[in-house]
Amino acid sequence: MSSTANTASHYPTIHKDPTAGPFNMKDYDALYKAFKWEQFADELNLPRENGINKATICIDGHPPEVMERKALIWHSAEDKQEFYTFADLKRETNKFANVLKSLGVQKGDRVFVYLERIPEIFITLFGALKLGAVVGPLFSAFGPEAIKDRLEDSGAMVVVTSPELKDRLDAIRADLPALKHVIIVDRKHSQLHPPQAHEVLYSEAMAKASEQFTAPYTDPDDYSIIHYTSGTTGKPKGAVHRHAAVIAQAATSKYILDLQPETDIYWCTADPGWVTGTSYGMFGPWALGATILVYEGGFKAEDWYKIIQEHHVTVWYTAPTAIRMLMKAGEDVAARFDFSSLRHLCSVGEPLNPEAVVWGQKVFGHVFHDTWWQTETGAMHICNYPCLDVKPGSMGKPFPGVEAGILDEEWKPLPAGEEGHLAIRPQAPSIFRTYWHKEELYNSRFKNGWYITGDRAKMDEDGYYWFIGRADDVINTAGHLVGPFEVESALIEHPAVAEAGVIGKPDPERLEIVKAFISLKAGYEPSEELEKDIKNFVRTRLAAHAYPREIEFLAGLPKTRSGKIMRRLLKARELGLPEGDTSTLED
Ligand code: 6R9
Repeated sequence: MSSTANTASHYPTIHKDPTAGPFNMKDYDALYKAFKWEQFADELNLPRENGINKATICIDGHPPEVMERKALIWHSAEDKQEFYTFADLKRETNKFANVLKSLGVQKGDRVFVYLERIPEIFITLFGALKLGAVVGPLFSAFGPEAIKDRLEDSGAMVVVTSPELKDRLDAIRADLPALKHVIIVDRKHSQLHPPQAHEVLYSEAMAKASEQFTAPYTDPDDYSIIHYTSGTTGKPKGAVHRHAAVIAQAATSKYILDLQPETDIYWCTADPGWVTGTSYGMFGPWALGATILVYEGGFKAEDWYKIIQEHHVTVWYTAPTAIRMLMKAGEDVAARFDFSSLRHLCSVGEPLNPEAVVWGQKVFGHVFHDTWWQTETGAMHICNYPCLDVKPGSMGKPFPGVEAGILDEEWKPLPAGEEGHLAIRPQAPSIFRTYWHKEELYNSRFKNGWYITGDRAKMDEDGYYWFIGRADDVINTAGHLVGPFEVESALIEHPAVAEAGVIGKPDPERLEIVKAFISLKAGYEPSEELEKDIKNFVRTRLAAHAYPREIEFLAGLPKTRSGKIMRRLLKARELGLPEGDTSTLED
């Protein structure tokens, strides 16, 4: 690799071998023009004789030698390890599909998984997919309010959970008439109260279940997974993906993550509760037959480094906040570990600072390759490939088969160099099919045949894309999207809170933090204690990652004449920016 000046980010372009990895970038233009998604499905040799079922493709359908390969290496928070081959997973997911069948679950019913990062997440999600159920992962940091929104909206029939998380579900179960069964994964054989009528013990049900199961025919368009994602207004909405999405997830795992299934140990640090944790923590890599490492523990620089060293991780997919935290921990910590196994590093979820790209090269011997995509796109769309010159700070170029554009306010393409709305032609098999029961909202995301991503960006003369920011009020905190409305709704349920306005405040480590402006009800006075209490209230009811880390008490909040809280104004004031048009501001 050598370097030349890169005008766009002041960081020199890092030159790569154009023939490295499975793409030959010398042929990028030709490849881009000729690309067809169906070609990939053929090339990847995915088993498609019984339609396309993600469970069959990812687990059951591998050739015999791959079936004996480790599919999952699980490293627990207590430093214990478990291994599952594809054959093991086939057997376990068959059993779980039979468990669901015996409970009356049918194709299209929603089965949600609300578990810590343990192997049963994989077994139950894939077991449900095999049966044709529509699955939904729930992040284990969610509180009762967040899980209620999702289970209620999707009309979930089954939830798989643990004894530790069950209390949060019990708190809201009365509000969920569609929820018929709760399956409790009693991994630690924790002492449970005698199970209630609707509760099923996983260990008992699995012990009785047959190991034989044949997936019914699955149409490529059948729904597979729902991921709830936050928007500017309203509660989170369920982006629905189809089984055929696995084609795009597998193709990008091969061409962007550069997975070489025979030899790689691949670590995706995203939690399975989020789209990265499923598209690239399960579907793409397993469709290729690659070995996935899952670490149950949380973030700590030493622990993460130890995981890489101990498991000889070769390909690592992580996030900018984590990289910034590793940078903060210092190079002396990194210097104590052996990273020679690492071969390819990628990042997603937030803008990746050029410093972080280059730091990767210094500490691990490899740059971090930024990738851009969304819950809605289901798979990577704009990326840095192993063979593409890296312009630090750029998201890279559209994957062949992806047409991207920068659009003006009338949704017409802008020339290179101009900033506008980042838009995608909805072509990849992974693009979402709807928002669950919100067809109108789904349709509103498309203009002139483009899917409008909600991000602002620009493209340079060489076709590289540069992220500018969100076009809406959605907050990105440490790679997790948080809708201000969700937090505001949780806040006003606190007895002291009269009104709340929530914004993302720039933060050097987490990109943004959630900041709340609050006016109090009569009889309440601002105090440190009250502030703590409000924070804790949101943290336990909504989610540990979405509570306001900063609270400012105001006598009243700026509102439009129609009574809407002006978040834009709160943000401008917070950042000391011009307040813009305030003509709609109430007197
Ligand atoms: C996969 C995932 C999507 C939003 C997206 C954008 C931000 C993701 C990014 C990035 C800058 C990148 N985002 N990747 N911003 N550079 N490489 O994260 O999905 O949770 O739906 O978030 O995250 O704002 O629109 P999701």
